[in-house]
Amino acid sequence: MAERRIIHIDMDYFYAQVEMRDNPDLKGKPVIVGGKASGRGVVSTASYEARKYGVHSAMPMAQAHKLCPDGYYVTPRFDKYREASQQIMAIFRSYTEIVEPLSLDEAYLDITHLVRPDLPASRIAQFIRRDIYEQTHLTASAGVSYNKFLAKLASGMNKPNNLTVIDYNNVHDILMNLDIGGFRGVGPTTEEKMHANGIYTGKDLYDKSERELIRLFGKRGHGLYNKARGIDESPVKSERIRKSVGTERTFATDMNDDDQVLNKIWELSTKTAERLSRIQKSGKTVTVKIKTYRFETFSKQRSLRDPIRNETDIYNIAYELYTDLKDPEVPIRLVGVTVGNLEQSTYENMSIYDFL
Ligand code: TTP
Ligand code: CA
Repeated sequence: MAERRIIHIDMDYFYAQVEMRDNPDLKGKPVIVGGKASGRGVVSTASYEARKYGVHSAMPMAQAHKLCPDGYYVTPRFDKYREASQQIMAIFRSYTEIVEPLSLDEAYLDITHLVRPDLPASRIAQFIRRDIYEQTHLTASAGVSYNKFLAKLASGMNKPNNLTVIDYNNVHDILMNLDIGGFRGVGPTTEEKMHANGIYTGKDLYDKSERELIRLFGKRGHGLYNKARGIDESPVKSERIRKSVGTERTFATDMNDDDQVLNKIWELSTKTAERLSRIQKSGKTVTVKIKTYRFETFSKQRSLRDPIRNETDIYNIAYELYTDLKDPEVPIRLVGVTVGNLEQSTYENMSIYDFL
């Protein structure tokens, strides 16, 4: 198999970060998101400040209260997490169709086909982290490597808000020194069995023969033998082919000034055009969405005879749709532009500027 370039992206302290974004009073505080302490609730997640007290996911809430009595306790708002999740998944899909979500806040991306001498995978990962921050005001960590196992390992190495690359220069050191529990697939039970057999680090695992590992761990022995060597050929399994590309922005304050909204629509049209160009697609529908200050959502769509992909075409249609949609009396909090009904574009002249 030719060498692949895989990115693993994982949002930092996801539920807690969303809560801290939406309530600035929580900034820098030990924040714990989870069920009610009175019942049998458990911790969903905790901010890094709260983790210093020993609080972690899946811990009973009552225990969290004991460890961190002055923590800020918040009940989950799943709709908010789903919304952020949809936004980040849309960003991933604006880079590549080969996206494998692992949960609401995590995914593998295969970007092998996007990499060029002037555009290494790490740079693409930074673009993605930047897009996530711009659109959601949330930070993510990314790992870049030549397979899924190493990409995921990398994304967790320098959390939060960081990028880590594992390549042939550092893979040996990283794996040899890794605690055995740090290998994906080695849970607490397996870890115990590893320890019982004198395996504490990646080096200890590496020193075992494949035969010995199969004897100890059955079918999983072969995978463990490969992992110790940084080998993982499993493909990134994408779920669906993207059918639309879009971008939306929430205003800092509710907006009723058409010039300013249209400026934003121009920006969003440009962004959408860049994304279409990147994946070499054009589309036959344009949709404009607005959300009013009362959180009502309205959208309007137009279908075209010929596919479009450049920012002026998108803007001109979006402009008309917006004008039809907008009530002059009602301020809006969000505007979005989407191009859908995508087909392969005939334009081939992609450049580095498509990414900036
Ligand atoms: P994780 O990615 O495991 O954790 P995290 O994003 O909170 O923190 P980090 O990645 O920076 O270490 O889980 C993502 C979200 O899934 C998490 O914010 C809350 C939810 N979750 C639970 O509800 N219960 C759990 O046991 C775990 C592990 C996560
Ligand atoms: Ca996470």
